[in-house]
Amino acid sequence: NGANGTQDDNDLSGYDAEQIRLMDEMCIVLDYNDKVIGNASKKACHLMTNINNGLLHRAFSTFLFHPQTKKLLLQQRASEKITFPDMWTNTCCSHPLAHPSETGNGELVSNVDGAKRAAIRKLDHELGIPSKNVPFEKFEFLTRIHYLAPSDGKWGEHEVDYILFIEADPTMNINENEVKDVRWVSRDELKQMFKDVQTQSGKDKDLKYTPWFRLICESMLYQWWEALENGELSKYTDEQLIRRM
Ligand code: DMA
Ligand code: MN
Repeated sequence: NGANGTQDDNDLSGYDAEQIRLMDEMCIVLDYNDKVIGNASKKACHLMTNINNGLLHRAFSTFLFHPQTKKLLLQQRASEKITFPDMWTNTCCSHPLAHPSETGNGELVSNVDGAKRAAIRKLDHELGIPSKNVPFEKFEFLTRIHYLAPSDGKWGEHEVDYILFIEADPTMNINENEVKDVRWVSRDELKQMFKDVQTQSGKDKDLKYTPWFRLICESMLYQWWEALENGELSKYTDEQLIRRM
């Protein structure tokens, strides 16, 4: 942190010690076309001051569906999270790290493999899902989403987000520092959750959602989900273009 040590300490004062520690992870820094141009700490990547100067990093979003019911596993982020605390979101999100096994060689298929390895690592870390329940070969890559979203003024996201689907019926052991709650939902149940907020009525009227999950719900999620239910997901997998949102 060098000359900026004092400034850095101020940025993180008052937050959970474990979440502060995780801000030292090294994320992959990208140009507009998802080409790796370097790395930077998770903290640096999520400060709006840097994001407003164009800093962009790589992420993944996993959507885990039950193989029989086709319900989607949602998580509520823990209150300890520095960005987007207490919000409901897709199964598991995080960042492939600036390490050869997760960065890839620049070819899309190789970058996707890195994102899958990161997903296996974080499904275990956040939800206690053993890797044998979510084998590498069972992940499907759909597309990449480039978006920017502020969290609370100081913190935010600016990512190229690799969208991964997997069908699994996992055992779970929730890491309460990461996850407050989980819920399996059908398409109709998820639509109703959003409707409760919109109409300010019903049991879920006070729930909050992460901006990337909202974006994905409002764009492609239901089409993808229907295709998964109909055994036609391959219509949507391995998209080459980056969707800008
Ligand atoms: C970051 O997720 C990734 C996306 C797609 C927003 P996160 O804030 O949950 O990351 P982490 O779990 O590493 O804190
Ligand atoms: Mn991020």
